[in-house]
Amino acid sequence: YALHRGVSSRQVCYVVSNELAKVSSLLPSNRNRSLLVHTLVKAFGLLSPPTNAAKGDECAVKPLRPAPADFKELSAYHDKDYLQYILSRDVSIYDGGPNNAEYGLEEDCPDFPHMAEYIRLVAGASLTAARALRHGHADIAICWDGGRHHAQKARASGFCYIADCVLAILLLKKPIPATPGTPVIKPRVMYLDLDLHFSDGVSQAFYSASPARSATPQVLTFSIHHSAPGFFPSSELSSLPNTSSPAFDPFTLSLPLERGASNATFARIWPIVQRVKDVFEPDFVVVQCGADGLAGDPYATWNWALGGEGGLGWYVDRICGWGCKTLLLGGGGYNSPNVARAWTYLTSVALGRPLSLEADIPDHGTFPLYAPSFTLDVPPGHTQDQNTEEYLQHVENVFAQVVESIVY
Ligand code: TV7
Ligand code: ZN
Repeated sequence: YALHRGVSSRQVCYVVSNELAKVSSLLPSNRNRSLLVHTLVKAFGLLSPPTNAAKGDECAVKPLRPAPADFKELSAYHDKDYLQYILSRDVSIYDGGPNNAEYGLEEDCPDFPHMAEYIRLVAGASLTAARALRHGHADIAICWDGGRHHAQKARASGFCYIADCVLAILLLKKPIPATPGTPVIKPRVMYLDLDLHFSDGVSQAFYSASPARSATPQVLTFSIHHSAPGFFPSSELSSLPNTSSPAFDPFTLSLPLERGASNATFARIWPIVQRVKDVFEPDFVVVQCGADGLAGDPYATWNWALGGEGGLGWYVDRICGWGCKTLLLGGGGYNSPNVARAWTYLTSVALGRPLSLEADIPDHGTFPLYAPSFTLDVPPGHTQDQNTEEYLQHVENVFAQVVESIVY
């Protein structure tokens, strides 16, 4: 790979600002989580202090301040009336505006103070990260406040108000203009979603089973998620691909797992992920690193660990090892200290200098929240993995057919 740089010389950018952490911490589903994450990343010294940036450059990620997205940037995907509504709600008044329900602003997605600022900044954060990749300023860009994979064109859904993943993918797939000696490049973007929940918003945005669709789509989406009757979100696109169905799109892939999915299951399906990447040959990889599948999450559905073979850390290490320009996004995760542990560890993995999972949480303001272990690890729990060898063999067979359909 021409794009590949040695692990030691990876340029890693990390999107953060006080304003971003502040407004992101107002998100009703994840109050204070953003502050906890950025605070732990800093406590482990992963962000170079601005005073001796040059000295610390090689062993720290480069902080990037997000620019709030403007209306035009948000309109690259969202409907104008939806944007006008959500950006103009005066949220100091909790009145449930007249059109709240129409735009999904109820139940899972209530409007909240500073919602408009939140929307502009979170979208702007993922776009800032994507731009750093596109312009070659970073090999890996990290935006833990992003990953809002349920938001739709004209509707908030599943704790997600703005489709930052879609906006980032649309930016990354823009043609790279020709220069003397090099033709126009139409980059290929692989979106890989590791959240417990299916990435319905992102998958839907790029799905097409139309015979008229381009033979060479630039975007492939791949969601690994929990699936069970009634489990959010319900979508036709969330089931195992059926290559003989007219609705089958080889560039919109889903791998549903059963309860208790553990490192063993994730290690078992890794070759599928690897194979899809190998046949698609992406220039950019966007990873939604939702941490709600980890053991200890209140969803208590999967039993994924942060460390070990097949763990979330192992996945991200391997993905970063592909040598593609990579965007790491956040997502779900409702045990906030564990999410801070996970994303701090993933930040160090992206750098190519993984922290020890046995490391003690440094003494800092939010230290007491890391009781009782006070270490970085998110170990597996005791739930039984219900993904049988029989099921996983079936998944393997299905994907063997699927990859045959990804042809250029
Ligand atoms: C990251 N699960 C987002 C995942 C979105 C999941 C849901 C809740 C929930 C909402 C609450 C609440 C909750 C204890 C949990 C069908 C419903 C059932 C609302 C009460 N407690 C991500 C979204 C999911 C809201 N939604 O992928 C207010 O759990 O199952 C549903 C939908 C209708 C609405 N009701 C729940 O991880 C981007 N919601 C307490 C108060
Ligand atoms: Zn989730």
